[in-house]
Amino acid sequence: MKISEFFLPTLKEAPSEAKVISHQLMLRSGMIKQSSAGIYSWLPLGFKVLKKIEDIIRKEQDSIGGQEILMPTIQPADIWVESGRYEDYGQEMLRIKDRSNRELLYGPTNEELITDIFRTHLKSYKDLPLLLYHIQWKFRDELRPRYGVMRGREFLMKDSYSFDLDLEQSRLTYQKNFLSYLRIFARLGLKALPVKANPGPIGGDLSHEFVILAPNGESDIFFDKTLLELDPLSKENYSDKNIIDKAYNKWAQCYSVTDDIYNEKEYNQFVSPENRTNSRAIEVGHVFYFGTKYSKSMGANIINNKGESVNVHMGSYGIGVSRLVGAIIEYSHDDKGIIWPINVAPFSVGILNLKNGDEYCDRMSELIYQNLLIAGVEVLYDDTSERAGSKFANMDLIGLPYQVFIGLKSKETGLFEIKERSTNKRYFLALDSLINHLTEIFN
Ligand code: 5CA
Repeated sequence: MKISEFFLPTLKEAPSEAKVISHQLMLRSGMIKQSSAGIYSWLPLGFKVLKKIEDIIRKEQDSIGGQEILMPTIQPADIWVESGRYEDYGQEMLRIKDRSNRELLYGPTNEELITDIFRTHLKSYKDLPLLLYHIQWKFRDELRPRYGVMRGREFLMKDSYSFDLDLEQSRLTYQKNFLSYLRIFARLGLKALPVKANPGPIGGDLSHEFVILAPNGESDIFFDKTLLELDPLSKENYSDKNIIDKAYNKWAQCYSVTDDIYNEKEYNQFVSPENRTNSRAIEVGHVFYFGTKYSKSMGANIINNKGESVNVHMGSYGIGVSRLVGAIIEYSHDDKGIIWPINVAPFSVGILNLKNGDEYCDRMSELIYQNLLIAGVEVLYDDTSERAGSKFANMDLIGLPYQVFIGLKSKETGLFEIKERSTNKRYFLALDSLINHLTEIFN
């Protein structure tokens, strides 16, 4: 993509309503545009990141046997009356009436809808286990939408729902999803910690939040520092029940809790003084085991291998996809702008033509651009006639992992400067090595 043709409405200054750095940087780099409180349009740069995050999540969910579906945003109210949650959700739920006066709502989550699908089509223990997920917009009429996309009213969530025969199978599924979440966040370039949490309106007796440590987080967590040293990408074989159990326990046995269930006395037996710590944190995911809460109230039964009709055991597993865009920026930026982790960067490489209009600079910039495109590298080429200084600032702001500079010096030396955004490391390469080098990093 050439910047001269790209819709990239960057701003010099962040609008004053943006209080946290991620919100400021998202507005300045033209990723989003607010349409009303807590509701945003995603512009090309922001939308690319959103799609990259989705893809990473999708691959991981598929690898543990998840099957993707798509449920609607608008749901009928009657299934929520059946589950008993229609009143509980209070003013957070956006209630709608259609022209025939039927009560509908914009879904804040999908336990009811998925339970309705399950009870219609699945009847036997032979159909289990089943893990269905979708990536869909949700609406919660938050009292205080704030921090840009991090606490929106309309937001994108990946939500999975699991169905199992009994408690034992269901716990195993919970553990598999828990481990899968650790891998997802690691692939997104984040160090996420699992934290025991309050299940809130979703219900159940077992739940973990996945958080990243950040000063602008809305939660407070207390945890054992050894958690920071565990490896989320360990290569154990997760098809074996005992190995899953062991890997899960390694994490789950480390003390970590959100402040609303924190118990000082318990924290001080369990954790030695040198390992105690607490931090602000951003909740990026939340997993729940709630057993038969919905299957009981909504009559989602299966016939077990003894011929008895029993309530199916369920869990749900959410990731805040749109929140993650803000959370990643909170986690990875400097005073010049965003520093995208490689896997979610909207483009991998930025090309800066520092002397637009000069025959050599134009020709070499175009050549490098075309060669990288052919090699399958995602490139954004700044071919505008802006001053070099403003091109530097703009590229740093939008945070692509690598920058390549083509200027008059290259004409003398035949070398092109490369800058690594995250480390600020700079080095020079000739044309062929430059193309090979960048192609190797990204393929
Ligand atoms: N049904 C369950 C899991 S599938 C559920 O709704 N869980 S949740 O309420 O914890 O939401 C899942 C994730 O969505 C949260 O971890 C958070 O990352 C994200 N999320 C929740 N509320 C918002 C919001 N107002 N704005 C942006 N993201 C949000």
